[in-house]
Amino acid sequence: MGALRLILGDQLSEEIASLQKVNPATDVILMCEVAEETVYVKHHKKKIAFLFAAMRRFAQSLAEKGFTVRYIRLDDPENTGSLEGEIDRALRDRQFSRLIMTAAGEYRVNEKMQALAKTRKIPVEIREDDRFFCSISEFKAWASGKKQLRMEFFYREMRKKYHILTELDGKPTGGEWNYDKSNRKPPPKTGLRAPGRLRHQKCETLTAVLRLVAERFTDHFGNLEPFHYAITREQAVLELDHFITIVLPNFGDYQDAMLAGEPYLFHSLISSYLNAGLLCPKDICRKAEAAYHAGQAPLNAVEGFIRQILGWREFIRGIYHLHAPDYTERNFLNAHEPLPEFYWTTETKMFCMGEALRHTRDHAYSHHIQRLMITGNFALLAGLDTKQVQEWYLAVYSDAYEWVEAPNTLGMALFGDGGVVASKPYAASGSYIKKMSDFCERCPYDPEMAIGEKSCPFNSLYWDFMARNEEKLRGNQRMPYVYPTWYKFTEEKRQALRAQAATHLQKMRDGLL
Ligand code: FAD
Ligand code: DLZ
Ligand code: SF4
Repeated sequence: MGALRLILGDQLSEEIASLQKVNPATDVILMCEVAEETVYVKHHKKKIAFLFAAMRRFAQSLAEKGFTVRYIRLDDPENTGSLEGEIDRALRDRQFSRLIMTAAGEYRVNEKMQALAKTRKIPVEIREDDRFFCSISEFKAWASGKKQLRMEFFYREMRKKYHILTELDGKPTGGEWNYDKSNRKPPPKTGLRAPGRLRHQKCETLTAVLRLVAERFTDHFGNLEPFHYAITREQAVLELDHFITIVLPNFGDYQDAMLAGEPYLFHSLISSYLNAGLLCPKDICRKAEAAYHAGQAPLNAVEGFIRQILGWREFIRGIYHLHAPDYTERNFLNAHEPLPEFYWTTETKMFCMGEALRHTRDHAYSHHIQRLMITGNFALLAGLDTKQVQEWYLAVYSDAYEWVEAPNTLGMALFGDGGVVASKPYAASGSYIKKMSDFCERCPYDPEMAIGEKSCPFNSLYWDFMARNEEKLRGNQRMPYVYPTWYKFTEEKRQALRAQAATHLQKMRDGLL
């Protein structure tokens, strides 16, 4: 009797643990498009289309290799709408010796699978997801006994363990572990030309999926077309190679830059492929390292890029599993302001916010610094409800899964975990946005003004945020100048700033900001 092997939508790797030693003669691979997974948050249309198209093409390639795949489409009239329902249906249709699966990335799905393992009559084997550099138990061991967890130290351990960008004596290539200081160039006044990106031909599978999503998910956020995502491993590898050869050399310098009309700049656009399993983190880091050794990309770019994958991505995953399940419930700063409508409509006069939101609506993508320092920073300063903000980030980006979204949103952007991910809040006023972008030139608000109708909302909101949260933030050693500066202002100025912030917040609630 063969085994039933479940592959989830973000497990599209042939090397995945649940496919190890699969027997094509006896085993059945189960993949299913289920309503429940599409609406636990109302995902962006492009995210659903990308995942369904990638799932279907992955299933086709397994079938072409001789495996038996039981693929359940969303519009299959027998579809029960849930993962458990589809597992049960498969178990009813045929006898299997056991159910094999790889642990899900999200705690929510893992809980269901563990409950299923306890209640079904056949043995269930849940294998560890080994597509990461660091296992969950290894991260927990590293974290154990440490008062504070900092990405930088974790990252160095990973560099040493995997000998990535290290010399024979174990020292970092180039002498420094981290070249972040060279990765914060503002865009030059003369502008920047972002390189072109690949466009993939639409196959029949993609066309059918786009039709399905257009019909079934009309009330979901985002524009479905034009659709340019890679949907197979081969296409994703082309994207990666294009990035490494053409884009990576400038990734380091302009990692934090933002420009109007340029959603991608020098970013890799690989997160959706990586998180769904079409690309493997180890291959990506090795390719980037090889580009440095071949003299094709400078060290600040290659180290900066590898740090995101080997450092941040792994650290973030570790934090999620260390603190699950109640991590997402935290709200250190008691932020409860309802999410304003413009996060969905994109209708705001603030040019920076409008631009980041339009990128999000059009591409299900916005690059890191826009997620953190524009939409995230605004949510932090305005005290937006941490649950609603998390839900928004989980819904709108094609790379979003709770294990990576929650620590980034709650921890990094909102400081809602009280300092587990970030050592201080990433709070910034309009002057940061003015320095790092060309947005302010196009905005009716004035980044130089903190008070008055035309004043940039980020300015008074910044001070209001600091004043509001003084008790919790005053002792933070990473922000030694904030409160001395605040108390150097006259009492009158402090009151005027807080009154201006209140006016902007009221305008936000009235849909007029
Ligand atoms: P690049 O800038 O080219 O970076 C290369 C790769 O490094 C990315 O593809 C990604 O895999 C990895 N990476 C970079 N930064 C991070 C990070 N902080 N955490 C984890 N991986 C990182 N990333 C997601 O994959 N899914 C999410 O749901 C997600 N939500 C986020 C929410 C907020 C509020 C913030 C501030 C960041 C979030 N990120 C998330 C991290 C990061 O913004 C995206 O990984 C990145 O923008 C993806 O674009 P890219 O592939 O062009 O990345
Ligand atoms: C995100 C997503 C969506 C939209 N739909 C499906 C689906 O229909 N079937 C499926 O197996 N997976 C889907 N996924 C991905 C899952 O949500 C993901 O596997 C879990 O979040 C676990 O990480
Ligand atoms: Fe954003 Fe303020 Fe600049 Fe306008 S002036 S783009 S609101 S930072």
